[in-house]
Amino acid sequence: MNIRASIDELAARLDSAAVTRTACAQVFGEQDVPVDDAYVVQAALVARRLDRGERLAGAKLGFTSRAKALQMGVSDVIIGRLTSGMAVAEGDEVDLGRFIHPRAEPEVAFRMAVDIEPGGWRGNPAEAVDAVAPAVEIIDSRYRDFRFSLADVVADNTSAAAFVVGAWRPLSLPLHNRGVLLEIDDRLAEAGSTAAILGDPMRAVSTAIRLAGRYGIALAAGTVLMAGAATSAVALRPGQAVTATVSGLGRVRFSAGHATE
Ligand code: OOG
Ligand code: MG
Repeated sequence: MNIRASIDELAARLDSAAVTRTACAQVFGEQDVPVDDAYVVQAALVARRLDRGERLAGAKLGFTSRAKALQMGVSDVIIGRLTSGMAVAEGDEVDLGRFIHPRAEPEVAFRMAVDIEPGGWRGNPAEAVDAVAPAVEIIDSRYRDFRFSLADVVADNTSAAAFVVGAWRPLSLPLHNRGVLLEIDDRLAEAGSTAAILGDPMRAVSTAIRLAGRYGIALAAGTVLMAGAATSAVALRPGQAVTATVSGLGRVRFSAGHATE
């Protein structure tokens, strides 16, 4: 297959799956495609959102915890782009009709302190961010049955669909061993520790800078960096109230709205 010639076609397929909320077949499937090519498809896919008027709102890492790698059968750390249309305000109701088969996962979010052009950061990662918050990511693979290869999930912008960030706090606390809870309707759904995120979520900052540099992703001051889920993701149903708590950082909530036809 001439991958360069197909980039736009594969991006169009994934974009249409998201826009029409209809799962599609894996774009690469069994084909042994270099992950660098999958990142080119991701860039083309996100460019379609930007062409529709969205802005880049940050970046996210995937598979930074063993829980997630085991759940999805993919073990390399990956990076995706967040856009303004994915941002959900804390406490809001999210219409699940926007998604195909959404799942929620508890995360730690950082706020970028500086503009980092790809490959252009030589400083200390702790100086690249200035605030931290509890967060929830809503992931929604555009692939049938939420199944994919590494190249497939990279092309699909790492299943990014929506994100909710709680109140920012200064980066004054150690982050390496804080309890993480995901509650659905006040029942415990997942429990873990920030230690699951690369041993310390701060490592997500240096990893994101490295991957963003490699794949041409600019990280802008004031935008969000999601460090990756500390636990497995949980399927969302209409009517649910979702709360993520990170000990010492507080909690963040949203509710899953009923789809309106
Ligand atoms: C891919 C996204 C993984 C994380 O936090 O590990 C991710 C997926 O699980 O569909 O966002
Ligand atoms: Mg995630």
